[in-house]
Amino acid sequence: MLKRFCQRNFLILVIFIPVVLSSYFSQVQAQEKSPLVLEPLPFAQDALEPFISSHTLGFHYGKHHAAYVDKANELLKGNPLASKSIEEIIKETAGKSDQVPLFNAVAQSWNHAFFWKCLKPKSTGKPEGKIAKMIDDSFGSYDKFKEEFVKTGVSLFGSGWVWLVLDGEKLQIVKGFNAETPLTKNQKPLFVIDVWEHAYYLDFQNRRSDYLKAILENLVNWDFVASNL
Ligand code: MN3
Repeated sequence: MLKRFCQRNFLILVIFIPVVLSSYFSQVQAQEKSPLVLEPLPFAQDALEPFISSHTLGFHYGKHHAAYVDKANELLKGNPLASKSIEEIIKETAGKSDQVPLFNAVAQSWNHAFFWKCLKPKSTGKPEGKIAKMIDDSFGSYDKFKEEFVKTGVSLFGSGWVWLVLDGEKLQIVKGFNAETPLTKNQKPLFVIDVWEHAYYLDFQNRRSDYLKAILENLVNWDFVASNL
């Protein structure tokens, strides 16, 4: 009798304990889940060749972008901002002198994730539909837009980003130094090219204008750009 009682309870424990433990650990895991995730690239690492090499992308995505995401998650540990969205964290830390490292890490994480979506292998090269008309209206023609985009990128001294943004009803090409992002300026980002040297130096060395032209002529995901309108 006692033996059967013990056997039954032992069985209950054997089944019960792992269930309790696994639900406890999954809760702990959920609580400790990193606020930022390094999303996979939307194309294969060698898909942008010959314009952006697999070697460049391996470093740019796998080292630089990944490091910003890791840094942001490290700085968000135990930080009340961790429960907010990445866009909210960017807006709340922008321009605050005591939040510079966190702003840099979250804004760079967001900018890079956005940049990858702006690219695609074998682009048709030219926008179509509404965005094409807006570019013509704002810059005169698509070629003039390209010219101004390259000029803006080349004239950016140091590290940063060149953005196509919607500012009110108007399209504008704007520079962003270091980790700057239009999200903090009430401008809607439509398209961006990273002009930090790590983005092009292995493939183009100091020829930043050739890098910008190569992207504009061969790698722009215009469907994504149009979807941001
Ligand atoms: Mn970069």
